[in-house]
Amino acid sequence: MIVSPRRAICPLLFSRTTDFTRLALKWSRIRTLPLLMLLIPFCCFAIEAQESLTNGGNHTGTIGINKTNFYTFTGNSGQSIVLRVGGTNVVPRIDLYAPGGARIATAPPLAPGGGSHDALLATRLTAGGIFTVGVSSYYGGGTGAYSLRFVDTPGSPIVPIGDQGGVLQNGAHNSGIIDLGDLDVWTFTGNAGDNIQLRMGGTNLVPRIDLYGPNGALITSAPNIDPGGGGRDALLTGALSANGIYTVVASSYYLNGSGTYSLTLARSPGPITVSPLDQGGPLINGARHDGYIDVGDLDVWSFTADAGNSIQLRMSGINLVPKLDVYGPDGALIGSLPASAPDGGNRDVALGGQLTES
Ligand SMILES: [Ca+2]
Ligand SMILES: [Ca+2]
Repeated sequence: MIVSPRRAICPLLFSRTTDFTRLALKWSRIRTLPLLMLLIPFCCFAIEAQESLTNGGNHTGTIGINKTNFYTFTGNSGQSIVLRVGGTNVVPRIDLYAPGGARIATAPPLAPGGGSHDALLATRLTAGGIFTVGVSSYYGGGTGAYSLRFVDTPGSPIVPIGDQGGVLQNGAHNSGIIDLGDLDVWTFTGNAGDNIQLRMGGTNLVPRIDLYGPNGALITSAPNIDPGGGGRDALLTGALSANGIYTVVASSYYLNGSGTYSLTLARSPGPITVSPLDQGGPLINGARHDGYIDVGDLDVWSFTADAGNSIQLRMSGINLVPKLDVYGPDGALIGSLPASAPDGGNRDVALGGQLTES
């Protein structure tokens, strides 16, 4: 709830925030001009109280008729921010204002239609200071409850009670729910030269992953092409170029989407966490390791070897096209199979060779 200090100071005089005319008439009748001159500037130029946005937080509110609810946050040049609003029965609009008051961006950029209840605004700040965010109805006269999500990276995002996010452990299986307009913020610590995979599977959601570097820049997003409404699996791979804390924002690829998801980080090199009922960990020479790949799953295994050792790895899938990626002790990708997009009926991949590192 946003409370106007004008109302707090003059509760009897202000039944609406625009009641300045009525106020002036009341005071002119009782002819207390000196006091009026003292109060009017204070009341008129007081700034509306604005709720501060919390990184990772969910800020709920209600849009009144032709009203805008304002929020503020302190940003630095180079930070990336993401704002997303889900409205229960309102078509939400987000306006972002720079510290000087100029409007930087508006979402949605085009008329979304009356059925849209999800607005997304993502940008990288080019100046520092106190920024203002306005949340309103895109269409005149619209009202309703909403939830505003805010991500500010780099930073220290909170995980709201009942929501999901936090630290991603290498190999661990994380599950969550994307509500309408939700952004779940996850982080992990990486080093230059590490190779990572991030994979997100949606049960009834088209998943989206955005990866931000320690300097706040958006590194990449997955999927990077329109996956279609049936897309349920997003994969992001690559080598890290800097040491620090990386931010992963999990959301719905399409506006107005919601549903459950799983998210897994594989990072090499690094210790492996195997979640209960999931698979991974040390491979034993000659042993058979059975596993299960859910939609969006990554199972992370490891083995210790010396330079000059020869290895063979073979993976078969019962009703799955298997994929095998092998990373060296320094995190470099040694090999991937299949090397090119396989036939959908492929059920067997094998990788062998002599190791050059210990
Ligand atoms: Ca969530
Ligand atoms: Ca698994």
